[in-house]
Amino acid sequence: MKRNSLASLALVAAITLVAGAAFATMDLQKEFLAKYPDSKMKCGSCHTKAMPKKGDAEVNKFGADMNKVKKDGKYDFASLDKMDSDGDGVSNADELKKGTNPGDPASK
Ligand SMILES: [Ca+2]
Repeated sequence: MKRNSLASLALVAAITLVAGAAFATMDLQKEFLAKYPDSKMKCGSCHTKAMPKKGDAEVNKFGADMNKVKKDGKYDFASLDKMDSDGDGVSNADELKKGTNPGDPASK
């Protein structure tokens, strides 16, 4: 019985940790959608995989630029807006307003 309780506690702790990470990411996605309602922000906008798993969250150039402008847990969106992360000649702000992917040069 005691062993089952410990296993249950470990399972709850693991679920809480995973859910916490997912909610943090979703909060950032919501922040983006509030600032750019026409953007089509999703996991694949910043990550190389559409559904990245924890520990395998490789980012594209836009995701890398987001990490560069992050200071004290906050993102400097003004700096991010001016960048052209994927190098396609269209600024991140213009891509986010148009709903194209700022991390994919084939999307502009
Ligand atoms: Ca671009």
